[in-house]
Parts: sequence; structure tokens; C-alpha cells
Amino acid sequence: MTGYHQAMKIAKDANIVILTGAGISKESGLSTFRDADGIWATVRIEDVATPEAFARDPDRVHDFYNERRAGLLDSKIQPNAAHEALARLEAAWGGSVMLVTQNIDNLHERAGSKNLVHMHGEMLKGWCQACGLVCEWVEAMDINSVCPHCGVTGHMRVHVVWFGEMPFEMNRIYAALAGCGLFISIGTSGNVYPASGFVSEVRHNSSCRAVELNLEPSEGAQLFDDARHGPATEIVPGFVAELLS
Ligand code: BV8
Repeated sequence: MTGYHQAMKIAKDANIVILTGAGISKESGLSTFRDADGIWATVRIEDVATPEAFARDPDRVHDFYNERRAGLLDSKIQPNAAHEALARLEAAWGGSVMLVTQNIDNLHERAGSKNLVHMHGEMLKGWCQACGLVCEWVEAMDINSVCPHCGVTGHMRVHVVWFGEMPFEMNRIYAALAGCGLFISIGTSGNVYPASGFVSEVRHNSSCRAVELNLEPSEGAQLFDDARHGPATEIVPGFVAELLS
């Protein structure tokens, strides 16, 4: 049987870059953003996910993230078969596997992924705007929260990239995209830049194959060489098994 990598002419030691979005965590019980029951169906980005919103009404923004942080820490929220399959791929693949996630949950690391980049930050971390400290933060945060490093009150924010802010580790991500043989996009609608531009980046690199694994075609679907559509817990383990066959 020809392995998928042979059919798609992907070397077994090719470097792989994976991009994930909220869709990969949906079956773990976390909301996506743009589905009908998504987060942006009930709150506006302008009210809770921009620096201007935080300056205008910090209590509202703290409440928004406190609710999501508490939700993530609920014991019923666990990594799913898709998160686990990506950790298996990283452990078994001959080349490097870099997992870039737009998600601010911690399900990839709990599934065992190591070479992981949270380009939009992490909701279980705090960031002091007075001294720059980034630290683990699992309790509710508010305007009276005190920085554990500099002791200043009222300058803590969740360590998350809001709209209009520069995502983290962009140079490292672009360098990995320039040198990869396989780009896999999973559970993202392809609406948010610069993540949605990654597939265009790899298309400049003719030896790279781009595959989309998503419930339905994303905004950038036509830019991919191959696609599988369905729930992540079904299509991701199957795709990883084919790659490793
Ligand atoms: C920036 C943290 C400058 C917050 C987030 C150029 C062109 C167009 C727009 C812009 C542009 N430049 C700047 C912008 C503005 C903006 C932007 O893109 N706006 C959009 C809305 C038009 N971008 C920015 O502001 C970014 N900063 O650009 O800085 C710059 C310039 C050059 C180079 C670098 C930087 C900052 C963006 C980051 C904002 N913060 N998150 C928080 O989480 O609270 S973004 C937010 O959207 C989340 O991170 C989320 O992950 C991300 C993307 O959403 P998705 O993950 O794709 O989720 P979505 O619900 O949309 O889709 C889910 C998908 O899963 C669907 O397709 C669905 O079918 C599928 N699915 C559902 N269930 C399943 C499933 N798939 C599989 N299985 C299932 N079971």
C-alpha cells in the first residue's frame, strides 16, 4: 500500500508545520468563535478582545477571560483524540514537527505536544504591563490583582494577543514555514490574519504540500493541495495514521 507521504511526495524526514484553531478543541467542550454557537455570537470582539476595550472597560475584559479560564479548568475539559494524534505524530515522525496554535487553551500540551507555539498567547498565564513578567495565572484576575514580581497593583492582564496586537514568535513561525515539506491546517476558519496567511506563505515554497483538516472548507480552502472534512477526532487520527504508515 502506498503511504500517504509517498502519494503526496512528502519525504519521511520532511519538516512539518501544523496550525490549529478553535475547531480542534470543540469536541473537548470548548467553544469556537465563528460557528453559530460560537463566542463571537454572544460578545463583540471590540468589547472584549482589543487593547482599546481593556483600556475602556477592564472589568468587562477581565470577566470575559475569567469565565473562559474557569471553564477550561473544569475537570470535564480534556484533550481529545485529535490533540493526542498530533502528539503521537511529533514523537514518531522522522523530521521536525512544529505545532503552531491560535488557541489559548492548554489541551495540546496536556496531550503531550512539546514543540508548541501559542501565537495568540495562553489564558492560563498573566502578563504584568508594569514589569513585563509573564507567569502562570489560574485564579480570577481583576483590576486589583497584584503582580507577584514587582508588586504593582492594577497592571495585570491575561497573556493573550488581542486584535490589533502582534502575535508572538512570528519570525520563528515564518522561518519554519519557509523550510517545511508539509503544512497541515486543522480546525480553523481561516478568518484571522496573520495565521490565515500561512498557507499562502508555504505556496511560495514549491516543495511544500498543504493539507486542510476541518469540519468544512475554510476561507482559504482553495489554496490547499488536499483536504479532509469532518470532526477533528475522526479525521486527524486517521490522517496521522496514514502519514506514519
Ligand atoms: C495583527 C486571542 C499586525 C483572543 C485571537 C490583514 C488582513 C485582514 C485582517 C487583518 C490584517 N491585519 C490585521 C488584521 C486584523 C485582525 C484580523 O485578522 N481580523 C479579522 C477578524 C478580519 N488581525 C489581528 O489583529 C492580529 N494582529 O495582525 O497584527 C501584524 C501584521 C503583520 C504580521 C503580523 C502581525 C491579531 C489576531 C489575534 C487576535 N486574537 N485570539 C482570544 O482567544 O480571546 S484570534 C481568535 O481567532 C482566536 O485565537 C481564534 O483561534 C482565532 C481564529 O479563529 P479560529 O480558531 O479559526 O476559530 P473559528 O471559530 O473562526 O473557526 C473554527 C473552525 O473550526 C471553523 O472552520 C469550523 O468549521 C471548524 N470546526 C468546528 N468544529 C469542528 C471544526 N473542525 C474540526 N472538528 C470540529 N469538531
